[in-house]
Amino acid sequence: MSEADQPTTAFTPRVFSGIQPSGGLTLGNYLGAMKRFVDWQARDIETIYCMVDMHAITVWQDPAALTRQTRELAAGYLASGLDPARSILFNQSQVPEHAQLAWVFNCVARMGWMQRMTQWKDKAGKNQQNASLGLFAYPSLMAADILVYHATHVPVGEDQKQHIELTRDIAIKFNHDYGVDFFPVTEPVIEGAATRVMSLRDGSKKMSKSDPSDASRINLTDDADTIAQKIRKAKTDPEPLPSEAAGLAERPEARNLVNIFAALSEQGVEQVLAEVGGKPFSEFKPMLADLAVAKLSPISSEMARYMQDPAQIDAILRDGAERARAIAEPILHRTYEIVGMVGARV
Ligand code: AQP
Repeated sequence: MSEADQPTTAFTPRVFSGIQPSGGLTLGNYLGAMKRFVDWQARDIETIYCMVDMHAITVWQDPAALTRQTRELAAGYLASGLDPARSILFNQSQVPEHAQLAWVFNCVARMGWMQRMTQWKDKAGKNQQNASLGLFAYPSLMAADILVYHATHVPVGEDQKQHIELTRDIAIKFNHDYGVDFFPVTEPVIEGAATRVMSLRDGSKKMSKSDPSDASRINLTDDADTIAQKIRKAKTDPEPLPSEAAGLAERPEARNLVNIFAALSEQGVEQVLAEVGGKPFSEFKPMLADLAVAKLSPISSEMARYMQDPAQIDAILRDGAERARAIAEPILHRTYEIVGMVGARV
C-alpha cells in the first residue's frame, strides 16, 4: 500500500476479534486467540469480542450443536478471564449490522480476491462447485465484523493474516471508490510463541477444532488424564531437545511442543530451551503435560460452572449485543449515506 492510500483520519484505537462456535475450543484457539484477547483487556483500549456464529454456518452445523457450542464458547471466554463489564461479548447474529455491512462489502470486493484465499481453497477442497456461497464470501463478512466497529487492531492467529490483509484491501477500495477516509486500515496483531499451534499428530497441520482426529488437538474440556495421554502420544522425533531455537528449525513436532510450553509458561522459546535443552521427550512430555493440566484445568472447571447456568450466559450475550449495536449502527448508517442510499439515519 502506498502512502497516498493510507487514511489520514485518526481513529480511536479499538480491538475486535472473534472465534467460530464450530466445535469445542482447542488449545490453538486458547493460545492463539482467547488468552491474548484477555491480555488486551488489561490495556487502556476498548475491546470487543464475538462468537461468529454466522461464519460457523458457512459449513453445515447441526442446530442443537451450534446452540451448545455458542454457549460453550461464551463460557470459554468468561472462564479464560474475559470480564463482560470491561469487554463487549456477544454473538454475531444478534448484531444485524455485520450482515448488512457485509452486503456492501460484497459489492466492493472482487471475485479474484476471494478466489485467492487459502482458507477458501483448503475448506472448499476439490469440490468448489458444491461449497456454500457463504464460505466463498466469508472474508467479506469478516471485514464487516471488524470495520463495523472501526476496529484498528485485530489479534488473531497466523492463519487469519490473509483475511486481515483482505479487510485492509476492502477498506482501501471503499475509501478510494467513494472518495472518503471513512474506514480504518486495520492492523493484524499476530504476536507471541503460539500464533500457530500445530496438530499433535502432524507438525505440518494446524491444530483445528474440526480435525476428524481428536488425538490431534487438546480441547479445553479435556480432563487431566486425556491431556496427559494426548501429549504422551504426540508425534515427535528420536533426538533430545536442542539448547537453542535454531536447533528446532527442521523439527516441526519438537518446535510445536516447545512453543506450547513457552506460551503456557509465558516464557520465550530460548528461555525454555535453556531449561530443557538436552532432555529426551520421555522427560519433557510429562513436564509439558503437568504444565498444560495446571493451566487448563481451572479454565475447564470454570467453563463447566458457567455451562450450568445458560440463562446467565444468554443475559451476558444480550447485554453485549446491545452495547455492540450502539457502536455499529451509526457506522452502518453513515456507510449507507456515503453509498447514496436514501433514508439513512445518521
Ligand atoms: N492452531 C491454532 N494456532 C493459533 N491460533 C489459532 N486459531 C485457530 N486455530 C489456531 C485462532 O483462533 C481464532 C479463532 O479461529 P476460528 O475458530 O474462527 O477459526 P479457525 O482459525 O478456522 O479455527 P479452527 O479451530 O481451525 O476452526 P475450524 O476447524 O472450524 O476451521 C483465530 O484468531 C485463529 O487464528
